[in-house]
Amino acid sequence: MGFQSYAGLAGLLIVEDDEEADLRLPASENELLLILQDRTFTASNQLVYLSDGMGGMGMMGNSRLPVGSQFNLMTLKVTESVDTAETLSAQLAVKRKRIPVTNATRIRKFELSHVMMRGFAINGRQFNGATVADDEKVRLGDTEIWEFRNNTPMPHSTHVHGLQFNVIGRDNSSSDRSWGGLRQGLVDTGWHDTVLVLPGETVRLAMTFEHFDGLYIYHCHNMEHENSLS
Ligand SMILES: [Cu+2]
Repeated sequence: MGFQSYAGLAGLLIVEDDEEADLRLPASENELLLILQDRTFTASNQLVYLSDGMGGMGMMGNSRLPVGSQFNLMTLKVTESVDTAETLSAQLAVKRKRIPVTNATRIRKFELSHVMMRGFAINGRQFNGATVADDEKVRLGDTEIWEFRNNTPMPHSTHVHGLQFNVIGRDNSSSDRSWGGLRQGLVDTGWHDTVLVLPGETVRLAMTFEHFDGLYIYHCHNMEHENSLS
């Protein structure tokens, strides 16, 4: 886990498959991948990696780029115009319906908390193999609202396996204003399988349990938190 994070600067793992190929998106030299990270390096250009995941979060007080700061990233110069008959795949234009919720939709609450010396927990529990608590059992076919409240000083990228969800609410009235810059970059519309929950925030997700009858995993996708916060 630590090596994977370190060697890849905790960045993206690039996966190409037939499904992506079918979309006929720009590929190879026409595809620009851009990863923005706030990382600290030593004088000899070595990544400062702290396995508790705090190294890149500006928590150590030595971050070069305070949360919310603005900077020039790059300049793109278009020097040539090219006629092309290529069109975007029609699949990209398909609008999926949003998951319908009502006042009667069940709300399931999850609190992200810190456990002294042992990392983080969801509803006071840490990952324990295939063990499922009674309040984690859902019925196939049901639509539910999952409410994640972040009671820790770190953002958690909260991920639910086996389905995609809609973000239907974000209450940040008790979240520190210093997270405002990051918040401005969040896109809550559309379909997600991961949602960033900022410190002090409560985020509501609508999801339907369909297509799969068995064990679902839900956890924080920050790699260093995965072993405990699942
Ligand atoms: Cu986390």
